[in-house]
Amino acid sequence: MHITNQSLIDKFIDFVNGISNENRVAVLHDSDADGLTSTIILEKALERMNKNIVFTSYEVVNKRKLEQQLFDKLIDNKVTHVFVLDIALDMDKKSIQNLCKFKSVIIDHHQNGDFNTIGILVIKPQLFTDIERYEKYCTVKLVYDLMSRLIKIDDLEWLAITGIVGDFSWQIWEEFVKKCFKKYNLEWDDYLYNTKFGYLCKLIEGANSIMKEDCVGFAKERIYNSNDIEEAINNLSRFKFVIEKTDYYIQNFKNLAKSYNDNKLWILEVNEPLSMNGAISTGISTGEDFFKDKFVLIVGEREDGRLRLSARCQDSSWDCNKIIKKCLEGLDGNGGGHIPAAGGNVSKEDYQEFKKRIIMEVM
Ligand SMILES: [Mn+2]
Repeated sequence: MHITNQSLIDKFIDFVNGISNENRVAVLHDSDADGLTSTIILEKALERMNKNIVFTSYEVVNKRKLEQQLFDKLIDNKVTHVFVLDIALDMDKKSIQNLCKFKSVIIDHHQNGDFNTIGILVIKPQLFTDIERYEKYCTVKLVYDLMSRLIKIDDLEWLAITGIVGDFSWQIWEEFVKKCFKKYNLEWDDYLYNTKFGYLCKLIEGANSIMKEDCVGFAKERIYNSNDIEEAINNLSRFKFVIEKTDYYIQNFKNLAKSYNDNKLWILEVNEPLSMNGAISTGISTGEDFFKDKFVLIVGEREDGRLRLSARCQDSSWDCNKIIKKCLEGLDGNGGGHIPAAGGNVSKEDYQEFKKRIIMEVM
């Protein structure tokens, strides 16, 4: 991988250096492993540079928009600078307009949005490197690489690796990851999801699956106050039970899910008070080889009564992003993501129609 646009990096460096001690920084971020670890690294790095972080939130996760309510909170907190991590707010016109009212930077590895982002700094791998699979240059690695240019943060490597493992991006960062395994004297496994880093990712997913209280906030706080991977795992042990439950669905997937069209499509409808969609679909599509070229769809209920959709096809035989978008067209629902992984939601009323379309589409 080569840097093809150094000026974008320079702009980011100037952006951070331009934050004065009186300025007030906000971080809006995703709640998954990549989102949380990138936020913690950014916060720690900025604190080491004596910058003033006054507000962090993962409220943007559900709608992937910067809505009025959150905008008002930024104003109330007299925020001057906004960092958006691992959420492609450049896909939404109103969010761009809201971000333009502050000094804002989006650091993200999703596809480019369709709107003009003049006024905001957008850092995506495809905008400053020649990397082919830009989605593998996950947010935590972007933040780690960028902030490393400004301040010493190599003690936070373990957080970067956790995010990389969480986004299944370790193949292209093997050198970086292996160096860290050596440093911490950890046992190597080619399937890094089975290592301690993977375990921490599963605990973070566990925190995300509990809908009633702010478990993500709790998890973030606990990881922030951990000095290494072991400590972080111990600090998050209350989410272990979710991993056990998720494992049950993964291990019994073939019996619990329904298959269609010569096994090309697998749909699992989960009826639990926990939201385990992402964890199950990731476990299935990256575990057994059998499912690598299959379209796996997990359907679960959300807190607001709508249905949560998680689609996976790890070897990209099916374009999850396209299929989910296409099948939701005109229905009360929305979704999208990457080719191998996409998510979304649909109303209960429209679910049967959506399901019919998926069965017609994945054949
Ligand atoms: Mn990510």
